[in-house]
Amino acid sequence: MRIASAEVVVTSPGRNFVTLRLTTDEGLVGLGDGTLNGRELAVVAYLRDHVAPLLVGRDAHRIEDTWQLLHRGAYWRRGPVTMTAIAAVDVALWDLKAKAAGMPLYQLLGGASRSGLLAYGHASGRDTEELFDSIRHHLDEGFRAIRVQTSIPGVGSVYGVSSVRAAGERADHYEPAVRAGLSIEEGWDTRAYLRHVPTVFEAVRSEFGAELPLLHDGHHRMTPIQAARLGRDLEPYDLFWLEDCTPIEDQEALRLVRQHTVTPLAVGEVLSSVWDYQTLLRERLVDYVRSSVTHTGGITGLRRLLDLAALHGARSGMHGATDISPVGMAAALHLGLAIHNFGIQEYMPHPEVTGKVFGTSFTFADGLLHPGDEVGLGVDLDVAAAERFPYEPAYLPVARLADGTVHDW
Ligand code: CS2
Ligand code: MG
Repeated sequence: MRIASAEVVVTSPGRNFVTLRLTTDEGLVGLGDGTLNGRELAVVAYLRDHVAPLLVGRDAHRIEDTWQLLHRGAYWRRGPVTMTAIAAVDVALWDLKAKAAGMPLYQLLGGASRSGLLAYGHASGRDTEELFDSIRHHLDEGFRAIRVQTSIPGVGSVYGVSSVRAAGERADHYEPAVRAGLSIEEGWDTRAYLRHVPTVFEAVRSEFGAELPLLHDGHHRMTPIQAARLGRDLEPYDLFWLEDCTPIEDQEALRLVRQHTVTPLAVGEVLSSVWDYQTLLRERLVDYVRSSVTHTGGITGLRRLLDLAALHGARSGMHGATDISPVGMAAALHLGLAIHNFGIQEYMPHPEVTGKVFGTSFTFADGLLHPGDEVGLGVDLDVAAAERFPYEPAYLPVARLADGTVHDW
C-alpha cells in the first residue's frame, strides 16, 4: 500500500482547520489533523514544502518508521509546528492502516477498554445567573462533567467567557480565535481573579450539589504561590482538576503548588512531546495529561506519552477545544477508548457549519463520547465543500496587566 499523493486541505467552516489527506495507490484515503490555532499556515508550509515530498511513494504501513524519519530525520526536533505536522501524517497513516484492515481504529489499538469516554463541557457566564444557565444547558445536553469559567469583576473580557454575543448564538458560545486583522488585547488582574473564583465554586456547589465533577482552567496565568493559594482555596469544592495553573515552561513550579494543595492538577495542552513531561511525571507533579493527538506527534506520539504517564499514576485528559478538528477529535476518541489510563475527554462541539465539510461518526450520549464503528477514523472530508470556506486569518487574544505588561492569556 504505497502513498500516491499527499494533499494539505485548508478550510474555514466556522473556524480554520488544516487537514492532511493521503491517498494510496489502491485509492484508500487517510486523514490527519494539522491545525495549530492562530499559526495554521506554519504547519501548512511544513507539510506542503517539506514533508509531502518525503511521503509520496512510501509504504503507508510503516507508521513507526515514518514517525522516526520525520522526528529524527528533521534534525530540528519537537515544538508545536513540527509535532503537529508529524501528528497529521501519523494519524492519516493509522486511518489508512485501519481501513486496510477493515476495522475501526480503536480495534487496531487494542480494542475498547470501556463502553464510552466521560466528556466534560464548557460552561461559562459573565455572572452567576448566566453561569447557572450555561451549566443547566450542558446538563440538559447530557454532560456529566462541567468546566466552569466566569468573568472577573472589574477585569472586562477574559479567557473562556464570550464577550461578543452573535444573534441566535447561545450566551456561552465561545471561540477564542478572533477573525480580526491583529490579535485583540484583553486586561488581566490575578488578585481579583484569586478573590473571585472560590466564591464562584462555592455558589456552584451549593446550587448543583457535591457530586457533579467540576473543572477549571487557570490558563497559565498564576505564579507558583498564587496557584498554590487557589488550589488550596478550591479544596472545599472538590474539583476534578485545576488546569494549567502556571506557565508550563517552569515545570518545577508545580513542586511548590503540590506542597500546598491536594487539588488535582492537569497540564500539557501546550506541550508537544513525551520528553516535555519527564520532570512532571517522574516527580508526580501532574494528575492529568492534557496533550492532544493533534499537537503531540499523533497516535504514536501521544500513546507513548500516556504509557509513561500510566507508570506514574497519571491519566489522560485530552485537549478537545474547537481548534482540534473533527479529524483530531475522532483520533482522540479512538485512542481514549483503547488506553487503560483514560481520565476524561474535553468536548467543545464544533458549530453546525463545520459538518458541511467534515462528516463524522462519533457519538455523544448520556455524557459519554464514542468514536463509532466505521472503519478507520470514521471521518470524511468533502474537498469540494472545503473550498467553499476559504482560510481567514484569526488570532488568539493577548492579555495585558493594568500597567500594560504582557501576561499569559
Ligand atoms: C483551552 C483552549 O480548552 C482549553 O482547555 O485552554 O480553549 C485553548 O485556549 C485553545 O485551544 C487555544 O487554541
Ligand atoms: Mg486549557
